Amino acid sequence: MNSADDRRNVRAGHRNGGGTVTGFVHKGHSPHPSLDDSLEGEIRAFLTDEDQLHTYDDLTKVNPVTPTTVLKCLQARYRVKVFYTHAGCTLVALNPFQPIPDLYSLDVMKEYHCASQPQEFKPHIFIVAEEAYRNVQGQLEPVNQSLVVSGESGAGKTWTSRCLMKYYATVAASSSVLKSQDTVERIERRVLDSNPIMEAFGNACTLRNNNSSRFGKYIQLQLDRCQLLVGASVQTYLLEKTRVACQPANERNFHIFYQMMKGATDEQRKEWKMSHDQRFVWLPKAEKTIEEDCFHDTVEAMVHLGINAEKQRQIFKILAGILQLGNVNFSSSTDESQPCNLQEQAAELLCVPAEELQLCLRVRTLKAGKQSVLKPCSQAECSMRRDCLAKVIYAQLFEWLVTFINNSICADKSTWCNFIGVLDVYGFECFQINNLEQLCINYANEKLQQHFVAHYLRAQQEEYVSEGLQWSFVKYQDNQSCLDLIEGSPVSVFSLLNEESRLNRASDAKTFKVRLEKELCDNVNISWDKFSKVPHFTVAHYAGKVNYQIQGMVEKNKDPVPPELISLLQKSENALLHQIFTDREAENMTSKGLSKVTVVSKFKNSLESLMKILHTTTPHYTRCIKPNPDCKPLTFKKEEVIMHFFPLILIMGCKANLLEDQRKRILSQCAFSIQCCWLRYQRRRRQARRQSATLIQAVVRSWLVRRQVQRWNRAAAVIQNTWRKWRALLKSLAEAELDDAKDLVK
Ligand code: AD9
Ligand code: MG
Repeated sequence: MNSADDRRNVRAGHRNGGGTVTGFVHKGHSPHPSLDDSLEGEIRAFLTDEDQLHTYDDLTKVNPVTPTTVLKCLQARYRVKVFYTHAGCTLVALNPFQPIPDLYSLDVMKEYHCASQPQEFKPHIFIVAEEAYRNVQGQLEPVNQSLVVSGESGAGKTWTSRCLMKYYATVAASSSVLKSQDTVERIERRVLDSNPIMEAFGNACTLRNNNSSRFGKYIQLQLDRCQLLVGASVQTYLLEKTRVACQPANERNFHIFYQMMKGATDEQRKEWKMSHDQRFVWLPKAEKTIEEDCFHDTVEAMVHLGINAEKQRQIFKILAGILQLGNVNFSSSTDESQPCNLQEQAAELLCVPAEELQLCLRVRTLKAGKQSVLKPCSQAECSMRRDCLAKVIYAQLFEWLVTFINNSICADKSTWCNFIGVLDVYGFECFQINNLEQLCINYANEKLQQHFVAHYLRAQQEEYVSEGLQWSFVKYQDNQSCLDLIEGSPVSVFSLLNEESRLNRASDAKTFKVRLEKELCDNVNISWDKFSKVPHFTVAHYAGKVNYQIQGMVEKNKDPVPPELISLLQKSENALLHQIFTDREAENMTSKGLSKVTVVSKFKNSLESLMKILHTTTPHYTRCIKPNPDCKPLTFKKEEVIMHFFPLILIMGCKANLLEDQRKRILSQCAFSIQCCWLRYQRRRRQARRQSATLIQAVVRSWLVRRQVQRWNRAAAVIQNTWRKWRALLKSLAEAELDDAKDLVK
């Protein structure tokens, strides 16, 4: 291997030892790798052809695959408004941040659906959708499919998921149903209507995205034997319920509250105790005012899904009660026996006794054996109990809605035989202050990344096999060590967090920190800044390092709900509130069930079942990219793209390395073959020479033999002649003798 090759392999982080590519090392923390000198020439050659850059439909065909070349190519395509590009078996979707006319129209859907080879069309999300749809049929038996949409916040995951759902609701709709005007009954309509409801209750305006999903979602679209959409089921993950009571600076609460504020009729306002100019502490105003005008759409979707007027009334009253609860303040001087006006209003909306609400918020019940002791709460504790009440109500209401939606759209098991799953989960998060939510979100992303890498490399290798290319397995250093750090056993961040949560110590943050430092000190993926004022630990994720604040993490993991609050809600005269807190699951939320279900255990379990489903399906990956941080239409900022695209480029680089290795292999094989041919030629020549010599010898020999034979023949003839002569002589002699004898006798 020459020095240029050596340098190239060092850059890519792999060694080529004895022809086997090993140890592709991913150092995820330098998002701006410098280009290798040896590649510059090649890249320059590639980049000079600027006019043609946008024509590359597949980024792995860009040669060589480097951050610079890939970025240039994406930018060129974005400039000419081409937003989809293949990257091997993955589709890259750039967010245009403005509606693109006719990109997702019915005609375009039909075009991709009816094409005999949709892959030959321009890259589009419909290619992925159609491929999955065709795969479902399977050649031997049906194969379930999963469409995994990933990307950072605001990249377009939810938009893409909606496009996919619309596609299936169109192409998999039975024709008879399509002709029908009955929109209420149509299952396709109901499946699509689940989106506005879940987005109203689970999305919020954040700094990164005006319509940011604050929960993860996996929707399974159920298909019957004829491949028609007959139902769907939704699984949700980790709703960010803290947002109800605490919104980060310049961010907002869930959309539904703003929709109610803007869309309510006068009658509803009266019922919800919500005047036009009412101020709610938990509804911070932000400059952006999107998603507020959709109240009627949300209500309409609720009607389609079968949520009747009475249930809607109950839902909105609960939400109004939460808002009123947010306005309740506590001061140390307040007389406990006098419920304030705001508290009364909240109690009225939640249909619970005002005095009991007052007591629950201000007084803690301590159990000492069989006896109960009442202890007044401090001002901070009161606020915590109020926030806790709001969070638990909202989270349970969301769960109830998801269950209702599932009951409304899920088909009977006997009617469907396979499914296409669409996964839309929150992307990797790294804020200035990160806590348990970010740890869970980033853990989910690590899991998906591992699945993605394994799938990507497997797909490439299958491609090589199908093309008859020889290759060596790439041993990609995956993120298993990071996953072990977070969730592994016997000791990991999650296991220590759970132990601390169960022990329920007063100084849990301190002991948690000490245990992390002591028990995980050997792990290379975790580090600490010993001099930092705020105790935290740093995890080296595949997409970069993230600092997690230790303070409050154990408490968040316990997610305790005082049993008094649950008892209070169970007494509610709001039938829905009463129902959602008398279910068996509600038992788990109280302190009694604490030791069993912590936040991370619950999240880990739900993620594990998701991964199990993903492993049994054929995955299709779509990586959404946010081309600028300000969500500006048609603006491409290279720094932004590279940051979020880098992990993918690394994998693609891995493929490129594979190809490079492949090329070298072929070249060396060619060289070897030429050498072999030369040797064979020489051997043949020698053989030929030898053969010809033998031949000549043989010819000569045969000539000699012939000559000999001729000689022999001649000799034989002579002998024969001689013999004949001799016989004739003998005969004559004998005759002469006979005559002589006769004469004598005579
Ligand atoms: V988050 O992780 O939930 O915060 P997402 O889901 O990745 O995020 P989302 O789909 O909500 O992002 O997209 C953000 C915004 O980009 C949307 O509200 C649209 O205004 C815009 N968008 C995304 N994709 C497209 C598209 N293909 N065409 C036009 C788009 N606009
Ligand atoms: Mg989203």
